[in-house]
Amino acid sequence: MERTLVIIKPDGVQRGLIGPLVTRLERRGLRIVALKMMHIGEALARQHYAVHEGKPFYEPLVEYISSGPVVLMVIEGDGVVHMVRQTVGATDPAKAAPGTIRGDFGLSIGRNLIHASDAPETGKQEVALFFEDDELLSYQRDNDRWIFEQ
Ligand code: IDP
Ligand code: MG
Repeated sequence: MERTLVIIKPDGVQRGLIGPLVTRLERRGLRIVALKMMHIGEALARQHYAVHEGKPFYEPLVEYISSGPVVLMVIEGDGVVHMVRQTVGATDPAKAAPGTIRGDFGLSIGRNLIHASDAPETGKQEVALFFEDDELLSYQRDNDRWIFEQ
């Protein structure tokens, strides 16, 4: 089953947007199988964003993501990586479409509120970086037949 890692970044938490941002994902019908808060330390931040090492925004990015508590979520389901990226919107909130999280809540690329894995393989790696297997819950939802045609 495909999984994606979502992080409500420190600006989302500081701005009191945990509820509204979770709601955006939840109301679409996406299934959350893990959710927790933590303060990401510098070493973990560097690891999570290792792919961007050497880019001009890497150091500020590490500082940003480790600057305060975040909310981490795992979402599971067929095609969730793409669907969550759609709902999150383009990296730069100034360019993100209205109706997306970044397009509706943000203005600048260095404070874009939320992270979502960019491919199924990345999702697998990122989930493993932040969650133990036994933190991922397996459960049925009674309303799935009203979200998915069966
Ligand atoms: P993504 O979060 O949409 O996948 P990435 O290109 O993977 O975007 O970049 C990771 C994060 O780095 C972005 O979400 C944003 O917080 C930050 N970032 C990316 N490009 C820039 C930039 O040009 N200036 C400042 N921060 C940036
Ligand atoms: Mg990315």
